[in-house]
Amino acid sequence: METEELKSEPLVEKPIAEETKDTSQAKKKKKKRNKKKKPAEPSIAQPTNSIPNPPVKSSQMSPSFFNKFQDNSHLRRVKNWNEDPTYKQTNPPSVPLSQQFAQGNFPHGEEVNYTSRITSQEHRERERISNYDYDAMRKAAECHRQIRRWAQGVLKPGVELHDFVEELENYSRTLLEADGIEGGVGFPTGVSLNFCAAHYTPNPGDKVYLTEDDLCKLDFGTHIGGRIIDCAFTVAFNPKFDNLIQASQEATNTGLREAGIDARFSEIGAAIQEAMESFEVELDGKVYKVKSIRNLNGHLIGPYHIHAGKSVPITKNNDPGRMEEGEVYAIETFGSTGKGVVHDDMECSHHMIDFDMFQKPVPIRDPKARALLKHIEKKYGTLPWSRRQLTRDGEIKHLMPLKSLINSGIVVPYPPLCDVRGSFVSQMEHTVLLRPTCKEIISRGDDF
Ligand SMILES: [Co+2]
Repeated sequence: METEELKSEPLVEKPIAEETKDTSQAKKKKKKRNKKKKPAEPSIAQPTNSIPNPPVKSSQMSPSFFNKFQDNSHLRRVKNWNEDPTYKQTNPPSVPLSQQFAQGNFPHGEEVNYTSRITSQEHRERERISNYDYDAMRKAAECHRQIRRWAQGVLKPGVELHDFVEELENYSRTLLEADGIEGGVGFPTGVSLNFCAAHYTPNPGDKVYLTEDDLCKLDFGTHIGGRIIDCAFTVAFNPKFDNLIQASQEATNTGLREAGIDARFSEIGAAIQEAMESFEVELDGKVYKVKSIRNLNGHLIGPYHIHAGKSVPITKNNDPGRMEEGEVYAIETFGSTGKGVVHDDMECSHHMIDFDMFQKPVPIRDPKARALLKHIEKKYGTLPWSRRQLTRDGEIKHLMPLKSLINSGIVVPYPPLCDVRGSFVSQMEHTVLLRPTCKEIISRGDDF
């Protein structure tokens, strides 16, 4: 089709510009001649701006794409990516999702039938009405998968975390072709280390290097029009952490299994805790029973609202609530060798405008604080953001005005959440959609 041809053009512009100058026959010959010189896999797109690019047929595309089997065995308990001939992303990521899926047919997540519901015509009808939102989430989820696939390839001991998260967030903006409230980064990229469970991202000027014996939770978000994908996994190189990582993986998968329309939070929490605490881990000669952190939980996600009220507990509880049709949940669990309780610790990076105060008239006297608030409202709305993102926006001297916005109550700080020092915390998280006809674990990938 005409539109398809047009749209797929920029997609391949850079990767194979050189080859497309030849006719297909000449190309074959040239390929043979140059076989020895050429690298086996031109996986990285080289900028070749000066060369004009004639239209390219889709059959010629594949060599540049990062579609081969990806071995993740340098990471503990992260599975490999299978070979996928239809995959149209480069390494590092550079192709916007809209060019990979010109028809808007983004891949679905893992679809699981409900055990206690027979799907009716009425359910299918209701589903069609919501398809617009589902597709936005599927696009953000595919973006998440492609970016974490890249991340898994580059994460090794010695990686500097500030630059790593900056690069990662840039890929969200590139792949979703937006930066701010329309789409892109859903929330600051968490790289919480060891005893820190969540909400750590480097502040401007921080220089932190990943080491061989770190346990890092890579928790990052993507969004389209406020439809947020919240998905995380644990990065480790030392096999001593295997059981601790497996504990939160099985606990989260238990939570995903228990989730459903009318599922009770009390039952989900109890099942998660049981799965988590069936594990123990031996670290440097000492055996720890893995604890499910009792004051952390999964959460309902609403439009531009990462924690939209309802919580999904990860320990035994008396919550009388239930999940409902159409809701979107982040199911996340945290396993710890510490006390199994987190508290605020270390310098704060994550912030968010109080959802109920957004665009309400709040008297702010300091003109610098007023200007900063205006910027935050426009760029992030009620999405979370970090001090690093403000610096990137050119708001270099934001510290004092930010303090006054916090004091006025309109901006809420979310400091890192940590268990006791010396302990280790693992995490896994997926976003699940309770569609009328089935539940869709929308962020599921080959990796976890
Ligand atoms: Co979350």
